[in-house]
Amino acid sequence: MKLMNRRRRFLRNALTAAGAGVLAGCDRLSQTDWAPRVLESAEHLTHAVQRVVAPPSAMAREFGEADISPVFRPNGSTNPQTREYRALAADDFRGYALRVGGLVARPLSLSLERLRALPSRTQITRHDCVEGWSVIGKWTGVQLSRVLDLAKPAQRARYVVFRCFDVMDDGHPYYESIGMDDARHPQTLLAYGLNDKPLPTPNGAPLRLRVERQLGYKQAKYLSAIEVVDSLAGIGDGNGGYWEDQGYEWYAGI
Ligand SMILES: Nc1nc2c(c(=O)[nH]1)N[C@H]1C(S)=C(S)[C@@H](COP(=O)(O)O)O[C@H]1N2
Ligand SMILES: [Mo]
Repeated sequence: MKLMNRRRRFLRNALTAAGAGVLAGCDRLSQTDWAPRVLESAEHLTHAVQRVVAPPSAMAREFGEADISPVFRPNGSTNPQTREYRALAADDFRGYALRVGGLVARPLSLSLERLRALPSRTQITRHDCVEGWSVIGKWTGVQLSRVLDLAKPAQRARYVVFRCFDVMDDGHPYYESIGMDDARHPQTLLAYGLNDKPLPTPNGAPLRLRVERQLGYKQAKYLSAIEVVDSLAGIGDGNGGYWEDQGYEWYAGI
């Protein structure tokens, strides 16, 4: 998979260089309009290859208590400042509710109490950031598949989009998305606990995603809502996530 990533990066750099040359004098818009469409086909091919190597049902490795990192290093947003988030945090998230909507038969609004009352799963896994560091943590939460079962996605549902409370430096909110295979995977959690304690603020309180066979940036923190959709077009810049909109791969398999 490492090789694939390098090949893709090479391809992207080559395309960017080609774009700069061929489109010299054109505005940047036409460049960005052209490049993603070419890259998209390479991206889909890689996802397909990845699915053959590791089928959708493959489990991520789970570790033992002794492997847990002393500190789960926080990254990206660590203390959202939006008014809505500050107000919820100030009241210890008593007023928090995860909204579940989009292409579902039963839209939901789930308090933390309700989420904690659903059957839970605990798993000790390794988190790999694209920057090149890893930490091992123990997550407790509800399987996303259980929440989807309650909401009843439509037949044509293809993705689950995760909306977050934090706004990044460029003014865009953080968001993420995964496909239905990963959404239904047994290790995919809406996590409210880290290392036997409530999820700390730097790590995404009160609720975050764990999708264990993908890189760190897919693990959306500070969840405000999840949305079931049949297309990622029209959400953010249409690439399925905040970092994806900056050029990172949508399927960040490890
Ligand atoms: N909402 C939100 N989720 C996010 C981020 C962020 O900035 N905002 N950063 C991502 C990145 S790059 C990583 S590596 C992990 C970091 O999770 P941690 O802070 O618990 O280590 O969260 C991911 N999820
Ligand atoms: Mo990351």
